Amino acid sequence: METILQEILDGVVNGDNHLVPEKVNEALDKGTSPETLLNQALIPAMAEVGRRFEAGEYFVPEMLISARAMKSGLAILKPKLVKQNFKSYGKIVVGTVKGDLHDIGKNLVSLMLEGAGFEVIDAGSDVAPEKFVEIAKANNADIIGLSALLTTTMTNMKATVTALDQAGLKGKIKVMIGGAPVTEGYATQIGADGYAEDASKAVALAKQLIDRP
Ligand code: B1M
Repeated sequence: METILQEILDGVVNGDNHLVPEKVNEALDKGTSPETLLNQALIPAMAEVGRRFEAGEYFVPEMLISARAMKSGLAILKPKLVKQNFKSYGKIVVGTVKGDLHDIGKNLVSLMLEGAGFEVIDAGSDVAPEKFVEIAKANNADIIGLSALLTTTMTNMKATVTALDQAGLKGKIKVMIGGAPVTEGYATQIGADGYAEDASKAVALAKQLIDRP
């Protein structure tokens, strides 16, 4: 791997909030694409942080510090990934489900959707099922996008589909889901309209759900 990508990856893993933005800017100046920085440094770094957490080498504070460094890098890439595109494909409410504070994947998905021309309403993290429905209704949204990173919180995706059904909006407002523990099979099981594995697949799915190429 190119040295600078490795330096950024290590910077995120070590939670170095000064080095990461500095090296991301340097790499961009040298012509490295934002996509390369995202896919070959920032995202793999968080996977390594997860591995260390699982191995008992990292604890919550280290994960938080790494997340902060990842976000600093992502903030620099955001304007480059989101080419201001004012034609709106449709409106999508994106949030992390109740009980879940992980928001990096959700933010990345939102950013890619915006870049593709969707109007994204960020519901935040730890969002209750009824809150998703309320925000979607208030904004006349086409889709609700749910993110979950914990096996203990993914069940709140089902609760959100149920809340939408109880509000008489199931089918009218589509539901798409994603996040590390989530699968296509789970989407089918809970009656969601689709599952996307990553941020770029989320864009393709959102377009498909609102029936636009
Ligand atoms: Co936590 N955490 N965490 N964590 N954390 C995981 C998820 C874990 C897998 C780590 C591990 O054990 N290996 C594990 C979950 C185990 C499980 O349930 N299966 C875990 C745990 C256990 C916990 C706590 C319970 C720890 C504790 O307190 N003992 C706790 C829970 C807190 C809570 O939410 N209530 C906790 C806390 C935290 C921090 C707050 C410290 C921090 C989050 C900071 C933040 O987000 N602001 C954190 C972090 C950073 C992680 C890891 C290391 C990294 C997550 C991340 O940002 N990945 C994570 C390990 C891992 O994922 N390998 C871990 C990068 C991001 C770009 O990927 O979010 O997967 P991801 O998003 C992807 C796809 O999943 C997909 O597209 C994205 C881009 O490609 N996607 C969608 C996501 N949402 C989508 C929605 C879509 C479509 C696609 O449509 C709408």
